Order: sequence, then C-alpha cells, then structure tokens
Amino acid sequence: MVTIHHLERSRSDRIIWLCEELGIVYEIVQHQRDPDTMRASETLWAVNPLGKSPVIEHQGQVIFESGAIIEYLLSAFDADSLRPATDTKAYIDYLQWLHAAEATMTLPILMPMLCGAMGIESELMPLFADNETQTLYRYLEAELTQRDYIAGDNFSAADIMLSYTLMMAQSLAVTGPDEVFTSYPAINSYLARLKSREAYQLACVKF
Ligand SMILES: N[C@@H](CCC(=O)N[C@@H](CS)C(=O)NCC(=O)O)C(=O)O
Repeated sequence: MVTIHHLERSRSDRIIWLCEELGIVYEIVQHQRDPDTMRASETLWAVNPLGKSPVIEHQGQVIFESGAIIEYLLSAFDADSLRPATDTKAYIDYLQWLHAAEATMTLPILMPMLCGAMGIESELMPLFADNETQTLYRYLEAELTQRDYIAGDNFSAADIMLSYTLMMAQSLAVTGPDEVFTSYPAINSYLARLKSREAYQLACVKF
C-alpha cells in the first residue's frame, strides 16, 4: 500500500494518475491550502519538513519530489511498462522530459502568476518568462507533430510529468485555459489524448 499525501490543486495529481496507470493500491491523505496564502497546511509539514506536496510513504520510507517519486514507484512496482528500455532513443527523451517538466518549464510558467500575486511588475517578464515559455512550446510542438507521446509512440511516465506542467500553464492563464495552445495544435491534441485515458479520468475524480 502506498500512502499519497495529496495537497489540493497540486503536483500530487501526477502520483495519483501514475498509481491508476499501474494499478498500484494506494490511499490518499488529504491536505488543504490556506485560502489566503495558498500555502500548505501544518499537517503536510508534519510529514515533509519542506512542506511540499507530493509526498508518499511506502514501506517505512518518506519520499518527496514528484519526479523522484515516479522513478521510485516505477522501480518498486513496474519498471518496464511506463519507462522505455535504457538502450533506446526513447529513453533519452523520457529522461529529458521527466526532468525538464520541473527543472526547466515550471519557473517561467509560474513566474508571472507569482509576480502578479506579489504586485511585482517588470519589463523583464516578457523577456524572460514569455520568451522562455514560447521557446519551449515551439520545441514541444515540433516534437509532438512527429509522434504521439513525448518519448516516442508509447505513453510513458514522462507524459505524466510533462502534461501536468502544460495543464498548469492552462489553469494559470489569465486569458483562460483554451487560449494557451491555440497556436500549438499538436500540443492541444497531445493533451486531449492524455485526458482521454481511462487512468487519467479515474485519477481526476480523486484530485
Ligand atoms: N519540484 C517539486 C515541487 C513541489 C511543490 O512546489 N509543490 C507545491 C504544490 S504543486 C506545494 O506543495 N505548495 C505548497 C506550499 O508551498 O506551501 C515537485 O515536483 O514535487
């Protein structure tokens, strides 16, 4: 049994989705955000000293960081079905996007929202955040025009990592979710393909 510490509207969605894909038996411990600050409640800090979601507990281990949790669960439960073989080109794409989804993509997507919430206006925003996101979207559009999933023809855990970040961009957009990828039809189709997966829909009920 895996215990998923789930903070509302958070990256722990990725872990619930992964468990549904792999048929891992899990329980959810729900944590709330402070409605004013959006910060996680003390209950989450009691499990993870960094106060961040997702966190899981499994066989006495406490593990945080969504990409690390995904890799851990794949190794513990089903190494092969959602992770390409290590001697393939697909594995390189898998690794790149498993990490880039957090390490490269998240900051420019979150920055405008965080600066807006803090009342910070800067002419550097278009230079950094907007340019960075559009560069990423253009690159992804070219990749996803050639294949259905980010690591080749098969769905992988990198799609879970990446699509959460793209959906986060949609949910944060002041223009509304449907406007973000209007110039990027392959990204739009990619997201629709993922959202139609049975495991995603089962997970959505728990988010
Ligand atoms: N890179 C980390 C990011 C974790 C993170 O920032 N989680 C957010 C929710 S998406 C959180 O716990 N926020 C609550 C807070 O900071 O108080 C991961 O992928 O797990």
